[in-house]
Amino acid sequence: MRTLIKGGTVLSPTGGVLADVLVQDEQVAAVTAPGVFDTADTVLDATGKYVLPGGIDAHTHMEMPFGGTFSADTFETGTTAAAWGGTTTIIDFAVQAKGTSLVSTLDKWHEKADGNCAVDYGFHMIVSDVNDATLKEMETCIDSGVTSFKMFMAYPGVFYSTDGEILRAMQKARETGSTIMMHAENGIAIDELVAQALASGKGEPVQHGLTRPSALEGEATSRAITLAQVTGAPLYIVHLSAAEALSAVAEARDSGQHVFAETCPQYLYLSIDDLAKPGFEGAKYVASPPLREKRHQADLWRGLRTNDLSVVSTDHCPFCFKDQKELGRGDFSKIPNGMPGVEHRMDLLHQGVVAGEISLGRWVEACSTTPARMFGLYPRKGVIAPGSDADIVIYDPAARQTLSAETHHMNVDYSAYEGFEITGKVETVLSRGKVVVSPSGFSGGTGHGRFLSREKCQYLN
Ligand code: DUC
Ligand code: ZN
Ligand code: ZN
Ligand code: ZN
Repeated sequence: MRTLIKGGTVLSPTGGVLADVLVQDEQVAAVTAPGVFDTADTVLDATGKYVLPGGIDAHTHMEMPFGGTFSADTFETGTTAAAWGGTTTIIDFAVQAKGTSLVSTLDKWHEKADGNCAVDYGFHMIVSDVNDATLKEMETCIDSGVTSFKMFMAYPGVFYSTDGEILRAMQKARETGSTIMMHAENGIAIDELVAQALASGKGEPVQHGLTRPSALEGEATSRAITLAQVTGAPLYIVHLSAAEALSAVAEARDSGQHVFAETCPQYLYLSIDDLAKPGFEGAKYVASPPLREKRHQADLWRGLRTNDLSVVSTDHCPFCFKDQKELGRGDFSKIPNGMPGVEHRMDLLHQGVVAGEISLGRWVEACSTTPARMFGLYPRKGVIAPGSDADIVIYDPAARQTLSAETHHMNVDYSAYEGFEITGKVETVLSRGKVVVSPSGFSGGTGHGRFLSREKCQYLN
């Protein structure tokens, strides 16, 4: 089966060239000057459109247990929504509960995902119980293609690890060449501020932001960097939201340390003003780290340009407003932490291109090529080149659309971006050569998506 994508501008981190792409079965067979081939079983006309490698969202949470409930997207609904938005790979998090093993956790997540995904997927492992057995099991995870481990400096009593535990896991990461991903917020200090706010009768959603000041993200980020320096482990800071944290990352990178960071669209486009919306509306925007004051946004865009922020992921972790966010009415600390976004990452970052904040090449790099290399998927993913999986998006840069819960495909009853006017739209999506989204709708299937066994980070010399 041969598919020819003709007449488009093929994008990579270095920009765009007019070229045709020939797909044979599941892989890219050739990228040629326009017109070299003119027949195939299927010919897709991409004239006036961008042809880019499918997006890789390296940070999602489908069916994730949190605060007595589960994130609302299943692997089926979440990966289908991802496909609609031009994301053809997700890397989700298996979550170790305290007292359980990493291997049984991984088995459990395979049970949730296998046979249910519309696009390809991999896993990171959340380590919340550091002990000799867990550290040994990190090796088994790596052998099974799970080469990155997330830890938390927040949520004492739940996911939290002490500095000593983090140090031990980092030593193991250093020994095995795996990556520690860090949720860097000082949870001990935050819990105190939360208790004080609640004790003085302040229970509304905006308190979520006010009790998690950006300085406590900066402090935790610096501490994680120091622990990584002492152990020699590579470090990836997840969902970086604060200028203080970005400065710490930039300084470490300038000194030559293997420190990387991602940010998320919500920190580029939304702010604490959303959390402060009247009534309980702000609950829609409760995620951790919290939405910040607008002043942080210019720094984050600069970080994306300078590569101190190398990846944009969504931290997609949706909870319905009606029946889930409601758990925290009157007590913001019980609002499940997370926002929907997996469907909108490519579109939202394209707005950064339209506004001149980032280049076209940088859009592709931060949303596809770098996550592929960061998490050991390159060149199978993240590039349109002979031999790569034919995960390809045809994107119409001139189309207009308005984001809304009425039209999105995520299994959640609100949009954090309701009414956002977007320039550009995904037209067609191929996942391993199969057209899964086209102007006539969704033609993929759950079960099409395969588990991706990943190599180690490809930036470590
Ligand atoms: N961190 C995440 O990365 N996702 C959901 C909640 C959290 O704190
Ligand atoms: Zn986190
Ligand atoms: Zn997350
Ligand atoms: Zn619901």
